[in-house]
Amino acid sequence: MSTQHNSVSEQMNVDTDIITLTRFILQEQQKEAPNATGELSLLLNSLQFAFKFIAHNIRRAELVNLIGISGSANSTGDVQKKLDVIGDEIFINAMKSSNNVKVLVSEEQEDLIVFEGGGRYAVCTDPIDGSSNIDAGVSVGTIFGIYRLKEDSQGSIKDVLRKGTEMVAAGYTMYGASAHLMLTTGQGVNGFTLDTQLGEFILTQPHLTIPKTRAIYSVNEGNSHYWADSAKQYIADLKKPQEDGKPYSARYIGSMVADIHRTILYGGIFAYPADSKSKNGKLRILYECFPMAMLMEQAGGAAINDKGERILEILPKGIHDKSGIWLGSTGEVDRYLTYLK
Ligand code: AHM
Ligand code: MG
Repeated sequence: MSTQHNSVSEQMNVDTDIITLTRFILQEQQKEAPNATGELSLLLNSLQFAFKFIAHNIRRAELVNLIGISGSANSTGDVQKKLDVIGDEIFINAMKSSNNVKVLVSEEQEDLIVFEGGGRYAVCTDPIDGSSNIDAGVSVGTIFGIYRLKEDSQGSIKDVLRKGTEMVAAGYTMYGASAHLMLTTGQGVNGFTLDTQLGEFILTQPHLTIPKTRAIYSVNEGNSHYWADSAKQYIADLKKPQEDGKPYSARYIGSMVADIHRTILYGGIFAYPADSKSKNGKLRILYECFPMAMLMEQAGGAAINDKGERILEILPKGIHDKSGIWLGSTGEVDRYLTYLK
């Protein structure tokens, strides 16, 4: 009977044993921590609801005229788009109702939020990153990093002003033609794709690893006037013919999620250097740099700041602190490091 079933599904080219995100999370928990309380699994489940809901709103944005300026400014002074506000609300509500989250840091909220109830986790997020691209239909994404609360904590800023090495999970969901979730719980990186018909994230890219080298650089060169000489020289040298006679290719979308997604899949280097005089970076440590650095390291890549220090070792002083960042294939990051000597 089962052979007959197999042959029918094979003939119809239907995989009847797909791994959904929920199945994956439960399997991982069984394998890695069979005695765990399951709280992190439940939290990841609530996260996927937020991703689906945000993906749904982005897809229908044009239809319901969500695109446009909402008229308010967020904590870092940017003009918020309607979708930024909606994405933030969706995220807050999903985390609040999960009952597993005690502390939430959002790019769109000046202060951290401490929920009532007994959640044991702190979540840091940029609910819709790259929102300046929304009107052009270019991919945007949600970035997230998760800490377990400190021992005996009732939920405070101390639960998130910690090194990135202490995060227990991180990832992003990129909303484009379809939604792609890249997730790490510290056991490598796995990629999932949202099947909108099934309403499920399906494991499509298990055990992702970034190529060791690739002649692609991704940086907003419009800012090069403000870079340190080392960064200027490094990028200038990438434009010269290399050993194979060809220069590096430049690829820059301007959505961190999309630029990192390509970098993980193809290899290369992504950078957002800090201003060499003011030392100000643009990308925020807790919910942009840390999650991407954790993913990159878990995929076999590297992530450092302008001084060559490991991103995950930075200790943030404020929840919206920023840093310069260079991340991607180890071969490419190592090459940048040689310019710092
Ligand atoms: P945002 O969080 O306000 O969307 O800003 C972050 C975005 C990143 O997605 C992207 O890497 C960067 O800003 C692009 O900045 P720029 O337009 O200066 O190149
Ligand atoms: Mg944003």
